[in-house]
Amino acid sequence: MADIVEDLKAELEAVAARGAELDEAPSEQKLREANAALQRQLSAALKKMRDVPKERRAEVGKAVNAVKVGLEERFEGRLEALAREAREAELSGPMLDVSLPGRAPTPGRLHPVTRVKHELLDIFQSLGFEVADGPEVDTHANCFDKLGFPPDHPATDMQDTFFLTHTDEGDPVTTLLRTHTSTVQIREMSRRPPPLAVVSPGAVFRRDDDATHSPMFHQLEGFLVDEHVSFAHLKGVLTLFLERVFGPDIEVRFRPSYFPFVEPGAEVDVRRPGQDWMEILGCGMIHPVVFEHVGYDPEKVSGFAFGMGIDRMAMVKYGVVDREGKPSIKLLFENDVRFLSSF
Ligand code: FA5
Repeated sequence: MADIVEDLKAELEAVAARGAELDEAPSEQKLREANAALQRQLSAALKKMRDVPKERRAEVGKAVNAVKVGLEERFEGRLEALAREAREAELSGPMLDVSLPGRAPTPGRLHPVTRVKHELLDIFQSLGFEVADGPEVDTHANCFDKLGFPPDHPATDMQDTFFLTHTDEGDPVTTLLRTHTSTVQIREMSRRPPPLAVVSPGAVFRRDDDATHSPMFHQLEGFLVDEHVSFAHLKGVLTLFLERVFGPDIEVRFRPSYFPFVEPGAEVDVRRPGQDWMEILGCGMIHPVVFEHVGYDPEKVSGFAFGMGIDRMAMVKYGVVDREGKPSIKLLFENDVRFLSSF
């Protein structure tokens, strides 16, 4: 029995002696590693406690405790010393590390849709068009009725949006988030007589949502009213404009189409070499009913109008496609800086 106690005491002494390793640990990590090894050795020794006769347990327990406390003190002492040494080294070193590279601020830039919008406006201004503004919330009358949409016409279903009703001096007025910028045709023509050539960019809203349709998107409306304006003028202006935006490689096709506020009407698609056709605008000769609604004489004046998707133009211009190479309008509105800073 005496042997077990003596063995255990010898083991405890060996652990205590190895405690000197703690004093020499060169870093906090090494200190913790050395401490863990000692703790393991100590617990292995403690397992033998069960073989110690009862009457000697107190004596051995005391010895164990002394070793434990000794190790703890050494560990804490070395930890503090290491922290002090690190702090002293920091304080006695250079005040400022001028060798660190600077952090350059990331400069902001214009959104690709805004850049394309500015480019489109520049081209139209160079052709003599002036720029007008229009509100995003407009009346049902300006968005549909005065443009010749019959009440509840199915065409309004394709342009479903948010409707708001309020009263103007007691009369109910239906207002809505405009579904297209053609509202500006009514506003500008009602304000002044022809001749006029106007473009107007802005946000529009629809119940649309897929790879090439966004519920909020941007259009650029344009219209020119004078005497003897013909479809040839419309085609000439738009073709010249599209070649300026996309370069001479762009293919342009006019397709007959229907809009209540033009007659005849067309849609225009463009295609870049190697890509699919993309519809970018609707256009046509302004319908006589629109002239009547704004107080112009349809016998005396004629004009053309067009409305183009600015976001679609940006998609074609910059080749905006998803990982599978398919056009994706959503990328323009997700605000992912990695995507936006690639322009
Ligand atoms: C119109 O909005 C007519 N106001 C255009 C017009 C003006 C015709 C003047 C005649 C005279 P449309 O719904 O086709 O037409 O939209 C015009 C263009 O906006 C489309 O060619 C397309 O480029 C773009 N567009 C339409 N819906 C979306 C959408 N949900 N997301 C992104 N772009 C769209």
